[in-house]
Amino acid sequence: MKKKTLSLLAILLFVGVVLAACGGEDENDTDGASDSEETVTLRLAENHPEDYPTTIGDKEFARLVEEKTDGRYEIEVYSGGQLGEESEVLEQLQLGTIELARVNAIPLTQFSDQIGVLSMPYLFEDEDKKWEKLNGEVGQELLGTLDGSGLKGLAFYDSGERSFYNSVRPVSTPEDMKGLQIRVQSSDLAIAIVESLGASATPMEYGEVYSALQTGVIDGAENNFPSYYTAGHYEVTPYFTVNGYQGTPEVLLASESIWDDLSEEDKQAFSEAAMESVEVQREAWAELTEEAREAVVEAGSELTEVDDISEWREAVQPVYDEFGEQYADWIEKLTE
Ligand code: GTR
Repeated sequence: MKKKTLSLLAILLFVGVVLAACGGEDENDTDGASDSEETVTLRLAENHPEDYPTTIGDKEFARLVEEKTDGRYEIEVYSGGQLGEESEVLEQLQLGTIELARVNAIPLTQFSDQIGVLSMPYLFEDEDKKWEKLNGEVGQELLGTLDGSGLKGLAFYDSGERSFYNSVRPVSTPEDMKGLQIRVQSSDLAIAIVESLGASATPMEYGEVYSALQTGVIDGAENNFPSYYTAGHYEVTPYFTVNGYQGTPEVLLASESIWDDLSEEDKQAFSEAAMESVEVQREAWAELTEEAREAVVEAGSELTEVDDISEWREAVQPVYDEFGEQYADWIEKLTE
């Protein structure tokens, strides 16, 4: 009798466990957020420090997504490159192991050869027009060229203009660039630009640049004032040439596999949140650009203003000869 009761109990227990397992939530079901009221937490990778303008934009995006989805989605921003260098983050986004990220548009060239147009030298002449285009239809169309690559482009963030800096000598003309070893982001276009100026290009991850500059592995790099400042490059690379040769923006991205699982309503909420966060990011951008410029001068950087930018434009003409045709339609759309 006792034995029988025990085995009955064991059966009941087993059935109970099986039922509980069947009723449990499917871990792969990201739709879970809309089925239940549970909060889904997504990670956003950011390679700049906490108070950098892109991080401020990311956090505004996170706040808006939470608000627009009534707290069903929560986004945690991992700043300072905690989730890896840009190329690693992009791979993880493709795999879906990181859900969201903010990266620069230059490394995106390997996912959409059309997005490379944004890195053409001296492409944008008018900031207002640039942002009207990037925030408008052309921008969305360009982000759409990433579709199918594993990445979903949500919005562009400001990254101002990139200029060259080095530790060897003041550079005021393209002629002065000859023979310098310059770090670039990993892209054929970035390499072609540096080579058109008679310098040598060394592709390298952002996080490795400081020590490469410090140890003299490279003579210089190129970036905007906020990056030159916050990454500490100014400490080891005093000659900054204000020649703003490239206006490549930043991009807010989602992993396409996560995106595809969102309901139409949530997609709309994420897209709106991304676009609405641009304004806050751009305000923070304008502030830090000024602050960074003043700070590096105070710390001893020597800025060389370029009086005649047409010399530089002419020098990079080979880049237009090589890539201009490929991007002709986009160049027209972005600048008309
Ligand atoms: C910065 C950009 C970073 C990174 C870096 C680089 O301006 O914000 O995301 O791309 O440049 O040069 O690698």
